[in-house]
Parts: sequence; structure tokens; C-alpha cells
Amino acid sequence: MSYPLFEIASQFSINGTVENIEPFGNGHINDTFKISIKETGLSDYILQRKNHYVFKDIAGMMENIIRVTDHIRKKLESQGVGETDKKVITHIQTKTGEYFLKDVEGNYWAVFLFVEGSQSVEKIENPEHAFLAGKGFGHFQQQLADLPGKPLNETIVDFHNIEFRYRNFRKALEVNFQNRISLTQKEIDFVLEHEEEMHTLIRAHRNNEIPSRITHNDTKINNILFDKDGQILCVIDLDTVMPGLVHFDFGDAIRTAACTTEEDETDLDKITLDLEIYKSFARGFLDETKSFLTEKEIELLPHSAKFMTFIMGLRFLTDYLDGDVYYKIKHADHNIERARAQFRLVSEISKKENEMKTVIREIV
Ligand code: ADP
Ligand code: GN1
Ligand code: MG
Repeated sequence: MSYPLFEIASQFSINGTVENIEPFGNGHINDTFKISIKETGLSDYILQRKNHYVFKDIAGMMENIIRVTDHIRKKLESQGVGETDKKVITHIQTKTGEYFLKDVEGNYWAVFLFVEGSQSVEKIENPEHAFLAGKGFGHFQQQLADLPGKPLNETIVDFHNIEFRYRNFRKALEVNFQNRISLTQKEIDFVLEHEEEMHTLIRAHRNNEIPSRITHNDTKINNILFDKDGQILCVIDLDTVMPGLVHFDFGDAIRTAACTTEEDETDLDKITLDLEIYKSFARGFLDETKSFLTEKEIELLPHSAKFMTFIMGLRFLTDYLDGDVYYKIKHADHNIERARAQFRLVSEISKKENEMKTVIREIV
């Protein structure tokens, strides 16, 4: 798909002359571009086409993002933290004062500052980085714990609701695109075998054993920016920030940070959970959050890694059976390869559950 990118960018209050606009990053959902500015000394920008198949209420989503980023920015300023543009995403308005633009084709666009000197990673290289990433995501949650005002909008309803995901899975079995069931019976059986166990979190929440908080809900490791020295700059991809369980953030980060491979590894024997990375991430995360998490929330953290890995596998498998309508894919089998990798990681986590529980007990 080609878009009139310069024309779109020209409708935002960008500082400087736009020199170039090129695809950027590795997300599965939005279309992301980097806007390079000609004059040295001026900041570059990110231009993003928000996926309105995935996000049905773009205005509600942008309202959340602005509330959240304003809140964090005010906090940083009151704490005397410098270079706030690197510590929180800064959105740019259109020339008519809106935070997003709807173009004539019905596409939605947002612009925010490119964080200079930043990089995102697909894999965590060592325990020190894992510790910092844990602190980064934990700190984000801590920063939002006192967000005033009404609850945030639910940008994807039932996003991590396992009952909803099983319902979609069963509908996809009926779709059975290109008779893909015949290719995925093993994965389908895996999903059915785990149904009871994967309701642990939703049950605990319904029984009022664990509270809802403001969570990021997409804490994949490439959604946090590091600087060149490996220090954390800020959390990005704020489209899914909304009410959720702390387990969604801890679990999804472990799924990607502590896995020994990327999420679409096809050599399944390479996939396992690195306990040292898990431990370091958990130390960082709990450093920032243990003062407000309840005992029950902490007790269920190890399970959350298995849960989030499983639910991602279930979503990739469902998308494969649906005919690849949700995630961006790079080749025909991409979704099923991702699902297989996730399910292998679930099995590996099962073998290490006791050690994972011990790690958390030792930290707190
Ligand atoms: P998606 O929802 O598609 O994952 P993201 O918002 O995560 O989109 O952006 C995709 C990628 O673009 C990120 O993983 C990151 O590498 C890069 N990126 C996004 N925002 C910024 C930013 N403000 N500064 C630098 N890089 C960014
Ligand atoms: C998507 O947007 P991105 O690439 O950071 C997805 C997440 C999945 C992830 C799997 C809104 O994240 O839920 O965990 O892919 N985001 C949405 O890689 O569905
Ligand atoms: Mg992303």
C-alpha cells in the first residue's frame, strides 16, 4: 500500500523541512515511518498509520495516550528530570489542533517525536539489560498508578480475556481457511488441553483476588527504547494502555525478554526460558512495583509468563486458521510458526515453574 506520506506529514505542526519519510521498525500492527528533518539540530519524527481494523475507536485511543503521556511528563518535570522528550513519547498536533488525522481514504495518522539515539531490540542480550527493562516496564506502571480522572478507554475490548480468545479460536475452527485444521491438529489439541489452567487469572480477578490496574498490555521487549549504552529511555507503543492485570505486563515481557530465541523461531529445540534473564527482569520489575502489588498478585506472577505466552500462541494460531487477517506476516506460514514457537515456550516454562516461583519468593 502506498500513501501520500509527504502530504499527510504536511498537515502536522512539524518543526523544520521534511527531507525523507521511510518505513521504520518491526511492529506487527501499525505502519510506522520515520520522518527525517533536513536541518541539523531539529528532532526527527515518527509518522504512524494506526491500524483501525485492530483499534475500532482511534479517538478514544488517542485520548488515552495523551492523558497518559501528559501525566508522565508532568511527573518527570516535577521531579526535575531533564530531557523529558526522551523519557516519554511526545505527540504532535495537526495544524488544526488535533492529535490525529483522518485522511480522505479513511486512514488514521499520528505523529510523535523520534527519540534520538534510541534503539529497540528483539531479544535481550544479558541479565543487566533484563534488569533495566524490568525496571522500565515496572516504573511505567508505577508512574500511572495515580492517574487522575475517569478510567481509561478500553482500546481493544477483551484484549487479554481468555474466554474471548477461546471463542474466537472456536469460530476460526469453523472458518478453517484452506483446510488449515489438517495442518495444525497438534497445536489445536495443545490449546484444548490447556483450557482449564489458562483460566487461572480471569478466575482470580472475578473472585476479587487480584485488582485491575492501568497496564500497558503489549510489553513485548521491542516496545521499550534503550539508548546506545543500554540504559532505558522510555516505553513506547501506547495504543493498548488501558485497565488490565499486572500479569499481562510482567508475563508478556518475560515471554519475549527471557525466551532464548525470537518469537518466530522455527528450530523449536532452540527455544527455552532463560532463568537468569527471568530473574533479573523480575528483580527490576519488582523493585519498582512491590510497594503496591498485593501478595496474591505477586504469587501469580510466575504463572503470568506461561499465560501470556499461551495466549499469544492461541492468537497466532487463530489468525492462521482465519487466513491471516490480523497480524502482519512476512510469509505464508509465519503465523503458524509463531504459534508453534509460543507453544514450545509454554512447555519449557512448565518444566521450570517451580524454579520460577522460588525466584519470585526470594526477591520479595
Ligand atoms: P506497532 O504497534 O506496530 O508495534 P510501534 O509503536 O511499536 O508500532 O512502533 C514500531 C517500532 O518503531 C518500534 O518497535 C520501535 O522500533 C520504533 N519506534 C516507535 N516509536 C518510536 C520513537 N518515538 N522513537 C524511536 N523509535 C520508535
Ligand atoms: C502485536 O504491535 P506489536 O507488534 O507491538 C500485538 C501484541 C502481540 C504482539 C506479538 C495490538 O504487538 O498483542 O503480543 O504483536 N498487538 C496488538 O508479537 O494486537
Ligand atoms: Mg510495537
